[in-house]
Amino acid sequence: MTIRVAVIGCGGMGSWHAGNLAAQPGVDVVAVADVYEPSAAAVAEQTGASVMDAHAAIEAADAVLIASSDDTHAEFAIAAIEAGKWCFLEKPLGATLDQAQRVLDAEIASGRIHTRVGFMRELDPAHAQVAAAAAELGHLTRVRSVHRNVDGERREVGLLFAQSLIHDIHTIRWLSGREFARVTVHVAERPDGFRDVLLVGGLVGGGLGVIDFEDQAFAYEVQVEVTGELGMAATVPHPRAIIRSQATESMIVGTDWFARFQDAYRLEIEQWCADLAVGVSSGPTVWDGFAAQVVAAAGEQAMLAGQPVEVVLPARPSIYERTPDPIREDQP
Ligand code: ISE
Repeated sequence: MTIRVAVIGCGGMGSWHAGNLAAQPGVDVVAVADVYEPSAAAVAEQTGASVMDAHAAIEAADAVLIASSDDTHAEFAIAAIEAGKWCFLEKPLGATLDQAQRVLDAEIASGRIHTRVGFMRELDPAHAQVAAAAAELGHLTRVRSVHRNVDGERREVGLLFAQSLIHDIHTIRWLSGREFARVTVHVAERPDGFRDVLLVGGLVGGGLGVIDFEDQAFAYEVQVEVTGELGMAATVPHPRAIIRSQATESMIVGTDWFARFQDAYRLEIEQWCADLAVGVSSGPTVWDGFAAQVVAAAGEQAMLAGQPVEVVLPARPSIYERTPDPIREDQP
């Protein structure tokens, strides 16, 4: 059986996912949509899909990948969920917490998990090794994520939390198996307008989640480190060639997340398609997207208030209950 997939949003991320989708057996990219017609046309040519309006694309497919602008995520995700389609949704769930809540409500009302959220670091081989090692480290005391982001835009500061730190928040929740209880944030503006953000979270059940984030214009890098009572595990800089020239040894770091996480992006699409073939949805859920967005919003509030902010999260809805995996066993 061939699964018909629609791609909504054909910019950088959408076209990258479309390339990975087109390489999957048993998958046919049948429809693409983008408010900017030339982007949709380019992906249509690459995949053999037809260009359509987003809602017609949802209608035409069995499964929908949403990588459009953040303020349209909720509208398209809710339409896909309500139409009973499988969904792959890029983070964040919506441009606001209210929109994120509506996506969560729609999926709960549907009674089953339709949606995988694009927190691709879970599929990054180095992060996965850290996750496996974390299970052997005893009670975890600290998870630290370092995120050096290249961004030319000098985004409005709230967007740093909703678009960038949200990945680190998810990583900390995933690796620790704990929720954030409260957050403290420091932000420093650089002379060139870029910002450094330090977020320290107290986790429910103990331990710290630390995010060391910067926007700048020179190199993209993500690292993670988990410390437990029995030891620690950390990623090393992504393996690349060492170059020797003019009496100097150097290594290319790169400036974008596509190169750093290319394996993770490919693997998450492979996993999504394997899931579609057997009619399940695994990996990061809408609940994960929502919980991370609540922490991101608390982070923004903590920054504005200049003091710690409690993270108020409702109980995990029953459709998102799952058997605890080894690294989550010490969760209270
Ligand atoms: C971007 O949207 C991403 O998803 C990247 O993974 C992240 O590193 C970057 O900070 C975001 O802006």
